[in-house]
Amino acid sequence: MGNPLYDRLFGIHAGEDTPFLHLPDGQIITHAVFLDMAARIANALTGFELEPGDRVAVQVEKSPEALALYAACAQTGLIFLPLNTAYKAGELSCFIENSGAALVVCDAASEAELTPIAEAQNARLETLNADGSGTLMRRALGMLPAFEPVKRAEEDLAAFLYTSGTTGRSKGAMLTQENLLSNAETLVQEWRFTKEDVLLHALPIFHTHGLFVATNIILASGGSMIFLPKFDLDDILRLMPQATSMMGVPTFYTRLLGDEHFTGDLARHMRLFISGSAPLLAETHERFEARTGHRILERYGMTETNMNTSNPYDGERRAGTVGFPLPGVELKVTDPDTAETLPQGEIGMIEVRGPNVFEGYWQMPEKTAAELRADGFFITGDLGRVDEDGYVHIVGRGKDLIISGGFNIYPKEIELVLDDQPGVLESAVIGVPHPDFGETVLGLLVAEPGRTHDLEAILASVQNELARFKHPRKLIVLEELPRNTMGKVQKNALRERFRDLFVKN
Ligand code: MCA
Ligand code: AMP
Repeated sequence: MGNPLYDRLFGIHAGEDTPFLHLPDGQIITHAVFLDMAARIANALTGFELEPGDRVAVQVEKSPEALALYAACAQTGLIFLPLNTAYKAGELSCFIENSGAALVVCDAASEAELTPIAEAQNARLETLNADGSGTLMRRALGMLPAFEPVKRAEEDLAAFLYTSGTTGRSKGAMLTQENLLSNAETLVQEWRFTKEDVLLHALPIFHTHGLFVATNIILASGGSMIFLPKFDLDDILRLMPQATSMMGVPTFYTRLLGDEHFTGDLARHMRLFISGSAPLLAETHERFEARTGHRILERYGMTETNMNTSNPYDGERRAGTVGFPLPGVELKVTDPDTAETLPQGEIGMIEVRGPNVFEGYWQMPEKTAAELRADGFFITGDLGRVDEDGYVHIVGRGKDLIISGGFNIYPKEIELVLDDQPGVLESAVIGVPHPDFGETVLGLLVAEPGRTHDLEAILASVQNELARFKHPRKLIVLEELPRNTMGKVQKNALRERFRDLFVKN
């Protein structure tokens, strides 16, 4: 028994002097240099007296060193817990506390704020900055560039990713080595990634898309990545000629189409454009094809399951669908009330089962039991149907979720903050169409009798507590919220009423 995750993604490149990361300034980090960096970090982590299975909570900017920390966690059997760089201290404290993290790694700029949170957990705190400086690398650079990977099995946990829930309470999705490996290796085959590929990588590396899909595929295939700190249109246009493929959320594609410098000539040599994390409008798919001749390959996944379905590489990539279940993934559409499988073509709850499906939510057996059936099927919360040709269509969500620019936002979390504001009787937060982010957050408020709202002050409070991408882009005061006969707020009616607020239909 070795360490499958390390061996099959990283160890296979030992001693290879081939490019792994192309940085925007032209610097190249080879596989060998990257693995040396990871081994030094692994030695540093071992020196912190961490045990395999301990959680390492990481909120750092995207950098080669941040990626090497992921590799070092695989090598030492530590559970990697990446966190969105936009999260505020209050949000972070939930994840650090719930996971019982033994080590917190953050940017030096957040050190003061995070120190008391780490101390409350008896967690050690190290810093890692965007330029690779900080206490972690200072220590790592004094270590040997060799480390014997700790023995692990495929069923051992490799990563936690936190997702908020419809109740506003965050849940740590536990992912095993097998979850990550099986999905990455399947996708290499399905999407034909090889050593020749150069992936334009502008996604963050704290989510499934940028880390477990994009990065793991490149590691498993032996290709390389143009590793950009974030999505910047000028960088993308400048560097696309050196790439063979790109992965992005729909906002990447609408922003490209919105720029006249993005021409067919610039994209013609590319092998593949992939989209996911949020619905790609059929209109975007069609405009992209008209401009470049490429049909974007759309796929569907979740934090809890990695990738479930994909449009075909060779067959027809059908706009408005997410393609077929991946090899090894079973998908069925069920009646949300009875859990009975529905006939093909009918709309219901999408459920999936396979080696990609997570173990459950960390220390939340009731939540796990509510979403993960005893027979292994995961209830996705997405409503869909399978058409007569077998293509899966996602037609809506059974869960109260907004996806803005590929980031998930659970309205309940924002409603809890709004409801706490002086003069607010109640609130409802909904997602409405937005030209750049696909959907954006709209907050609707009802005042306590005889009170008026100070909307500026309310927004300022939200801004203090929640990450920027969760902030309502607008607050509107209503006399009352529409309710059904059971007293439940009718969000569909609100979504319908405000659907043209940011876009003209
Ligand atoms: C940034 N801002 C946002 C978002 N991102 N607001 C709403 N929604 C967002 N997604 C805010 C910033 O705080 C800032 O506010 C302003 O918008 C500009 O910030 P900037 O840093 O310049 O970001 P941006 O260029 O606007 O970013 C948009 C983006 C980025 C490039 C689309 O959000 C992004 O990279 N999204 C990818 C998310 C992702 O990787 N999702 C995968 C999840 P102000 O203007 O006030 O300063 S994994 C997943 O979903 C599953 C598993 C799957 O299937 O993949
Ligand atoms: P997350 O929990 O951040 O991983 O987000 C997963 C959710 O994103 C899914 O449950 C879907 O609702 C949505 N999603 C991901 N990919 C797609 C897609 N291609 N089309 C529509 N929705 C998607």
